[in-house]
Amino acid sequence: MSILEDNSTIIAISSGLKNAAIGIIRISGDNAIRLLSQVFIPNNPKVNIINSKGYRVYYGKLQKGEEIIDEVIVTIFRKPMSYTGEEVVEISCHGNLILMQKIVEMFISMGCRLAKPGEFTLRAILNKKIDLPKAIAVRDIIESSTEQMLRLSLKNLTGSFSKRINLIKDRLIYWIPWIEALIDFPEEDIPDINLEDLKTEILSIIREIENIISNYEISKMYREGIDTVIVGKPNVGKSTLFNYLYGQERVIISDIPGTTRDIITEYINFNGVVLKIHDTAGFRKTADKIEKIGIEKAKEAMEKAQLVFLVIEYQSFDDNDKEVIYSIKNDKKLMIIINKIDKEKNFEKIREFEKEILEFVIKIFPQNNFEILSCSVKQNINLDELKNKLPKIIGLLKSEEIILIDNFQYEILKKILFSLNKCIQDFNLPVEIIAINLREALNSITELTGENISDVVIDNMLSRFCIGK
Ligand SMILES: Nc1nc2c(ncn2[C@@H]2O[C@H](COP(=O)(O)OP(=O)(O)O)[C@@H](O)[C@H]2O)c(=O)[nH]1
Ligand SMILES: [Mg+2]
Repeated sequence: MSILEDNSTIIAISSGLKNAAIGIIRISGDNAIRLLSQVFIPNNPKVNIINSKGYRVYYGKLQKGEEIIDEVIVTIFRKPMSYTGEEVVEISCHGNLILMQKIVEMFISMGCRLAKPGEFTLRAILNKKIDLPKAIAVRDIIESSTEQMLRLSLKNLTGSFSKRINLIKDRLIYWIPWIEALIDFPEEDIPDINLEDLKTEILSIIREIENIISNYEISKMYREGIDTVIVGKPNVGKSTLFNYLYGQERVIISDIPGTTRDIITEYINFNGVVLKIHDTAGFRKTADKIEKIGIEKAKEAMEKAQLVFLVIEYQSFDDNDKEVIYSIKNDKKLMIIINKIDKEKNFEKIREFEKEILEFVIKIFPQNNFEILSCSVKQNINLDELKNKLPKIIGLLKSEEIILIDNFQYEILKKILFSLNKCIQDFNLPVEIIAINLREALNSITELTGENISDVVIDNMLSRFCIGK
């Protein structure tokens, strides 16, 4: 039986699989309250939870036969006023993992089934308590590793994404039944459609979807971290920078050129943004086999990276640096660090050097794809500027306007776009073809909202939830 049709009463530990002060076990389904009543002895003998009106909390013991299992607080939610829209019981017990598992096993022996990941949320969607975009937002809230990501997820929970998708849906629904009626009942007195108006409307919807899709890359940056690589000649201070960003000693720093031969990767939280940052071997011509491999790996990492930190040592700009710059694709975001300015007391000279670098780089890179920062990483001079310069080039300053979208949503949005573009291409064909393409777009939209929930959604989306959510 598909999980979509299975309405057994499900149970899971919702508070995480670790010891804590309090543990929460959630049960959802028609039998939730009845099963609880068989093992829950309320402290107040007058209480009968079977008759509870819901939104009520009771104190008592969980008891199986003679054995007292724990003292607990239970919260009763009555259908449909619960997260899942079903009868729901939440048991707050002592947060010992063995104890929690014992309680879960007891309910399973009584007829509950262990919930699959995301299954409570799936039921909430099926019972129209929340739509799919909000469910995804719930997952993102739980998974958020930075404040920014949390803020964006909360925005979707309150409906930013849903609202825009539903507006598009309404616009399609205005036209589709009309066109279909014209096709199906030609003899009826249905007003004709102005095809020019329809075309303008479809083109405008296409622009709106493209606009939403344009959030994908930046969403991915928030979700997965920005793939970042530190490159430069040997000995310019790459590993020192890596350690500064990481906040503690992580890789060997040495004044022997070529010390960092392998790639070292860490996730760091830089001002609310996750950087997945790689420290690499210095680029230089070398006969050393292992060092060569390191340099090759650095080049691979640079290919994949979205953001490149290029470290240049003050007053040592030469052909080797130029070669590194030439090897960075100009669609990357480039943060140029002029390091070791502690060696210079004359501020003017630093400015001149900066200018020299700028004049070289600007010939190769689009101006809004790079920033230059003069600093000393070791002496911590001017490093605070990074907090201003970095968000500028990654384009993260506009975070208020970002709509977080995930892989699954991105794929479906592309499908909708495909149908609508096809619609425009085939616009001169009979109106039946227009209707079919529009219908297809609308069907895909209902996959986004969760009105049409397929096994694909369950496999790709809900299975990424944690158990108990
Ligand atoms: N004077 C000065 N030396 C630095 C600075 N940053 C790093 N160094 C030194 O430069 C040398 C090479 O540093 P390292 O980070 O290993 O360079 P990498 O080869 O590019 O990874 C070390 O001796 C560092 O202490 C700085 O801002 N000023
Ligand atoms: Mg190094």
